[in-house]
Amino acid sequence: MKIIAADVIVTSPSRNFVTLKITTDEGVTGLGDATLNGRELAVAAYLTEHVVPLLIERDPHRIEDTWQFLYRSAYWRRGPVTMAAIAAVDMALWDIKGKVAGMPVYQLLGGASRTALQTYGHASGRDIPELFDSIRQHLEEGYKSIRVQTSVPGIKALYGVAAQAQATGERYDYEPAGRGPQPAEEDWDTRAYLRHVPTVFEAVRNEFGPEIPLLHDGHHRMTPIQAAKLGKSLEPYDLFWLEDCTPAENQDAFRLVRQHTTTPLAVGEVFNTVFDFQTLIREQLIDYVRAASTHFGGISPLKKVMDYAAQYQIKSGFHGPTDVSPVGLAAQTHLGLAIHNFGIQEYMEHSEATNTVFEQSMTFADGFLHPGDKPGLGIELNEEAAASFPYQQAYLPYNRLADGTVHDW
Ligand code: KDG
Ligand code: MG
Repeated sequence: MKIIAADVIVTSPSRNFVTLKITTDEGVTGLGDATLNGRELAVAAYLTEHVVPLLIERDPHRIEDTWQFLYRSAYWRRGPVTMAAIAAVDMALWDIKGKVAGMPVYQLLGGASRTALQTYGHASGRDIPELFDSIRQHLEEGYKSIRVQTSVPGIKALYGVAAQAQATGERYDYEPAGRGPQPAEEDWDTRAYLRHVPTVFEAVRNEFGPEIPLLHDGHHRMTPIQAAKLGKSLEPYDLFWLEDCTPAENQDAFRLVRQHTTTPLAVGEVFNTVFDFQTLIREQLIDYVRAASTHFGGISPLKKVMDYAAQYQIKSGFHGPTDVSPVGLAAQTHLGLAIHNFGIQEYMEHSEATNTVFEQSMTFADGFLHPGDKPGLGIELNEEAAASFPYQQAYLPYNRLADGTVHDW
């Protein structure tokens, strides 16, 4: 079998997605997700200009060899653009292998280690009553674990709070930045945030009791010592995890955080390779691997990092916001079903428009996700529908402090 074509499809049903479709001489096709939120066209160009020509005539069954070839032959390694492009190829080849074998991808990865994947949903609110409504709604829909984000008095606009969506009756902010030629500017005040967050978790525990696993995303906004302080102040509320408490380009930062708190830590949604996790895993500085198959080079390297993490009792918590397309989500759902050290899967339902473009066998019921049993990844691209949602420029927002300094967001 040979690859005879590879097409890059950019579509924007509620938000932008970049999809690679590989076609073989036997008519089998495979899909891969190459979406890099806010920088979509860079990956589309990397694929079209540099990767697609290298795929033609290759044997689609040689997944590992193709991955190593694309990673090593470029000489210039790593980075989100390169790794999202390689990820799309890797996923599409697993999709093809599954279709040829007549098996869902999780069977090729060792078979199911569980019946379905426990998920967590995103509850948020501009104030406590709005947050409680959002938590109740998620519980009614079957979610068993809940991420909690709220506005903070003194901060005007805070990413991760679906304020825009709630104002218009939508579920989530599918395009957090709004669409346009410039990123939206938001504000940030760490001291106000550190004062407020424990009071929110106290209120949530008082209202909903001690059992629900609660999560929180710090979105890289704190210094290590501020992160340590937050982890410590949240200990009475027994979090499932505190995510991205500090930027992790410097992995040593997590040593400091870890020395001060027993709140479990999750990190890695912006990581691209196993090297970003090397110290964090070896020194057991984290509890959950947050990488997404899409930004980490695909299913193959994500399985390897999870095998490495297993030696240290570190589990998965793969990144699953709506900017990971249904193809990327399906890829990591197959992997999550197969690996022993699965932890939890982030799940924000995609919009109706997105689901029209990406027809899926994945199911979500009673808080659990399953990739379905169709051969391959279980996603079909409705190309006609995709064409009716042309790309629209969109940026993620960013933060400035009161004195105008750009801050991590
Ligand atoms: O594109 C950026 C989003 O994927 C990210 O901000 C979402 O932090 C996020 C999360 O935990 O889902
Ligand atoms: Mg996050």
